[in-house]
Amino acid sequence: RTLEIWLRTALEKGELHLAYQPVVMANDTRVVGFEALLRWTHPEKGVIPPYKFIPVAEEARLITPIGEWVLRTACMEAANWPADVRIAVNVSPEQLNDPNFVTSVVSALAHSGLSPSRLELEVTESVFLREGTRAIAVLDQILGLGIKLALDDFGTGYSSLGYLRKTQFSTIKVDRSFVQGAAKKSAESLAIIRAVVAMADSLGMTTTAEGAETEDEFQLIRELGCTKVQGYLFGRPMPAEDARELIATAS
Ligand code: G
Ligand code: G
Ligand code: MN
Ligand code: NA
Repeated sequence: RTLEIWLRTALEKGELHLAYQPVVMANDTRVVGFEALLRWTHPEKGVIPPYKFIPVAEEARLITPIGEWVLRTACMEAANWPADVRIAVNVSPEQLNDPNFVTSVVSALAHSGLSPSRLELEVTESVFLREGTRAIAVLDQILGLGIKLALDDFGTGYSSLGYLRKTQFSTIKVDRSFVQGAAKKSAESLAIIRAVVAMADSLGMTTTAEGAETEDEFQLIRELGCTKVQGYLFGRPMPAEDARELIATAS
């Protein structure tokens, strides 16, 4: 409850900011994008981690105004980057239920001047759970704008694969539990990553392996044929200025 009360004013007090984590190509480690990750620094409590406050924001319906701010801020920042660097933004199921969602996305693009093809929205399988048909319709409108979709945390939810026929995802993000499991020689994790990569290939989607922390994990991901990699090995979520510097030095 107290968290909710603080969160209500966090936006206007400027306590929220975005961190940007690089996404690189698995074949040559070129930086091809960043994922925007929300951060909250409370003046007295210090840093409050997303796993604590995002569920609160979702329940209190604060995720809609916060999500709009995230989209606008991320698009404005990405508009400064070279045209071949994309921005990925996480979207909660609650946001897809907001009747103004598509309008707010259009407005974030218009205001920033960012090309729609440079924006990727990340949703989890859970958006298809409740009111699945409505989520599909909203995601169709998003695709119609030329925006890309990524399926986040793949393999950790309630994997029904039916929606993969109905919604055109560009990318499947393989949850880091599989990446780290595979690196620890878990035969199951290895088999699952192989299967996901094969499925993505045949459906015309790319894969992003999450949570690569070591060179061994990265080599394994490469061998397994994942398209892109995200993880501490290539960069932690960082301030906007550091992301710009990384782009400048990497190109
Ligand atoms: O750094 P990490 O702890 O940032 O993020 C934890 C979780 O919080 C991630 O799984 C991510 O999906 C979620 N998250 C981070 N930023 C946002 C955001 O802007 N919007 C939503 N809805 N979720 C976010
Ligand atoms: O939206 P999603 O759940 O995919 O958010 C990515 C989460 O994973 C964020 O919390 C981010 O900080 C975290 N993350 C990114 N790279 C790594 C990594 O290499 N190791 C670990 N442990 N976490 C990571
Ligand atoms: Mn994500
Ligand atoms: Na994820």
